[in-house]
Amino acid sequence: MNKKPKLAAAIVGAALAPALVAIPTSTASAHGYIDSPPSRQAQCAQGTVPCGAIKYEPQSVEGPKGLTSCSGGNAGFAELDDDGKGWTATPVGNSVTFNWTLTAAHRTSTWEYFIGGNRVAVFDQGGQQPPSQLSHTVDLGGVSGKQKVLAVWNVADTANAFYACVDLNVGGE
Ligand SMILES: [Cu+2]
Repeated sequence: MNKKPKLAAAIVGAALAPALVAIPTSTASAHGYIDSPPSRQAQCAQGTVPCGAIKYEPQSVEGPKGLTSCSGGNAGFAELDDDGKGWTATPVGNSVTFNWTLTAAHRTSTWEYFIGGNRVAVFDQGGQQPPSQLSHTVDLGGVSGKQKVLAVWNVADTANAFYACVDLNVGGE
């Protein structure tokens, strides 16, 4: 054997290394988010709104239970808390079906939906593992116009929850 194969391997390795580094690190601690109607992190991931790191890992808005912020307290995702960032408000009626995509289906206690600090819906998962795709149909309770829904996925076996804000234009459909 001569050194040519090794050299070729080294070149291939050098070419691959930057690509590997560029792959988002989300899969190691993957979780979930609302993709429809598009949540703020979904709009980041879809390129609807220009965003930082959240666009690579919309499923990673995880924080302690009981928060009321769209970012789940993650400084790196603080732009999710910016109501003036130009989020698209999806036109809907008073009943809305929220669709979650879970990249890791953690055991779940509840799913909660809030508008303006009021809880408008709660779904009990009973500590069970949810499917990787699931939907909740929520009655918004008669609000109208531009509304921000805070959805919370409460994990059963950790102290954490996942947060997703969804901008809606109720009655605009
Ligand atoms: Cu997770």
